[in-house]
Amino acid sequence: MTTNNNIPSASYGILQQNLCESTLDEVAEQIRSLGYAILDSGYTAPELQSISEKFERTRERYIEIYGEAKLKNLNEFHTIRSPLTHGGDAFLRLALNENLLSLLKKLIQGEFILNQQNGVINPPQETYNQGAWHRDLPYQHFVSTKPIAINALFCVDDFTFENGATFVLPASHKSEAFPSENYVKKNALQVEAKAGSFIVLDCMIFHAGGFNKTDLERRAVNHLYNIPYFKQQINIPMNMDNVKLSDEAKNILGFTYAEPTSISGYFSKRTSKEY
Ligand SMILES: O=C(O)CCC(=O)C(=O)O
Repeated sequence: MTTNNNIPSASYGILQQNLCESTLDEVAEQIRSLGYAILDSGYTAPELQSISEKFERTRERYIEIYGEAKLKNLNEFHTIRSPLTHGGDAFLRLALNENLLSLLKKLIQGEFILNQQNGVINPPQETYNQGAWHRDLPYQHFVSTKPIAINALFCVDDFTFENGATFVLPASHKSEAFPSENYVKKNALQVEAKAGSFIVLDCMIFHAGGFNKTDLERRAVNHLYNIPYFKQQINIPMNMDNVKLSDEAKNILGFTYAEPTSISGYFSKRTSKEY
């Protein structure tokens, strides 16, 4: 028996099969298996336009504060660190996007926190700091049976082959070492995605931004979420007001995970006898 694109639908000798009941389940299944998938954020066109404008305004202020020369000197000119702590609610809402959180709950067992949020600019006709193969837990060479961290790259602009859409090495989150040069050439795949999509990666998949051959910047906002055992890149609770945040938001942003500064502090955080 075949389907209309000739993929066999019959099978034999199979005792176990994954079950998918929703699109979200399918996205989660692909991330577990291949290490990457695309998720729609659900934003409307006016919301996307507003995010795009806020990205630009936040970037201008950021460059004013830290200075172009200094940022260039640090190879930081194409990144906006932690925009949710200084760029307004749009970035906070992005980090707490409902579709994304529902997916993360399927992928990471138990609690997770936001480790970092970064604006990423892939400049036209120029190399940039994310255009090199890496894992989002860099310098790590182990494999994990379940995701311990997930990367969600929000596409502010369309990601196309021409403007350097992200390259991935499918399933490389399942191997310890970075593959050989020819393997990379044969198996790297570029992920095109529409503005408003998240490219969601198992953080251990090797990936890199592509070269932007167009005349326009290609912008994104990257997020890394992890089990709450890794420290944040920049301490988010210390740079944000928690007054208007829901309990769930406080958990995800790390407000409830600051390490106690003393044994008494540890005891006062304990709410039950469970470990
Ligand atoms: O710009 C891209 O396509 C990749 C971004 C990236 O690799 C990162 O932020 O970790």
